[in-house]
Amino acid sequence: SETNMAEKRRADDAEPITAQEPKKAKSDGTTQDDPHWATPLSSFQDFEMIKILNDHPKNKSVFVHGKFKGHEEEAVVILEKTPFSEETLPIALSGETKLKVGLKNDIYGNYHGTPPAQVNGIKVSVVYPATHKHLVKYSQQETYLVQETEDDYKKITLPFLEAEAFRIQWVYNILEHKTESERIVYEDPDKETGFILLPDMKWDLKQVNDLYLIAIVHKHGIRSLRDLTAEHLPLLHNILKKGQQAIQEKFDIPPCKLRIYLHYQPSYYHLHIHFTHLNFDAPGSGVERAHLLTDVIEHLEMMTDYYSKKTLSFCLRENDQLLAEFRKAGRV
Ligand code: GTA
Repeated sequence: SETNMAEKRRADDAEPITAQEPKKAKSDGTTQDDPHWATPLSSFQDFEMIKILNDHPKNKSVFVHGKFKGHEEEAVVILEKTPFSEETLPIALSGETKLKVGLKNDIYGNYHGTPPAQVNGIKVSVVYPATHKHLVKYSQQETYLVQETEDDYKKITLPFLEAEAFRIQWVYNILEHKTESERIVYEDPDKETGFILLPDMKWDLKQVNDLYLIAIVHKHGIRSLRDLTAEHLPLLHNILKKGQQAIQEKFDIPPCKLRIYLHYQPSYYHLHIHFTHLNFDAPGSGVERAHLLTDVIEHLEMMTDYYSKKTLSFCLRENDQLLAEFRKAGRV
């Protein structure tokens, strides 16, 4: 039944059960009682590919569903070739890069190059254990544009989010300095207007031309753009100003080279703001999903309930449960 399905999905996303005591710390920060997947991976030894979920030749990335031999849990692995950087180019363009000729015709030549390992890395993201929702999220699917009215939000989206949203334990871990604390670029600890700015999971920090940071607000309970009112203006101004300053100081990128925006719909319903380099075509920076922070601020200054009233457009994908809810209500 549908109730059973919903319970199964919730169980899929439930907190992992970990024993309490005794806990002996290992060198990687985990303890003997932590589940096997808490240990960071050191290679893909024993990884078994189940399916390619999605493949982006243009971005040079691939999303793979798999598992590790001897373990039940499933994994999503994202492999992505990284951009070149000015610092490592001299190594790539040296005698250490071996070339095999493919074509040589007059002044034109094509080669297959094998650069040394230190400039040949790939970016690897792993979700492990991955739930059914992660598999759906990373799979290739047809997309549909939806127009969500104030009424749709109250009757369709909000009840759905309250039952089905992705877990945000990773957000609380960051806010409580339990994980990624060494990566924090800037923190304002104020409970109302404070936030933590840190590199997004999608950025490997290797070069600034694909800079991607997120500011996560300390205040709990602001789910998304829909919850924002003029009451949150001090928070939003603070993130804009201090986020820009911190990025200028740490990465030497001026505010006019930053794209600062919120997603609607986000994947995770705890307010966070994306800071990406303007030259970087970041996933999710298109008009159907990104709302510039400066525009959001101005709309709220003009009208406090702008975002609870406005019809908002966004894309949903074929297997999104929310799309099924919109269809059920005859709204798509
Ligand atoms: N520092 O643990 C984390 C962490 N997690 C779990 C998520 N983020 C994290 N950052 C840190 N530590 O930018 C980041 C995400 C994202 C932001 C949440 O928090 O990287 P959002 O709520 O608006 O959700 O933002 P969004 O944008 O959908 O997030 P997500 O999960 O990255 O999804 C991105 C979509 O882009 C996916 O549907 C995927 O198909 C697509 N995509 C395309 N290229 C990539 C890629 N290289 N890596 C990941 N996703 C990609």
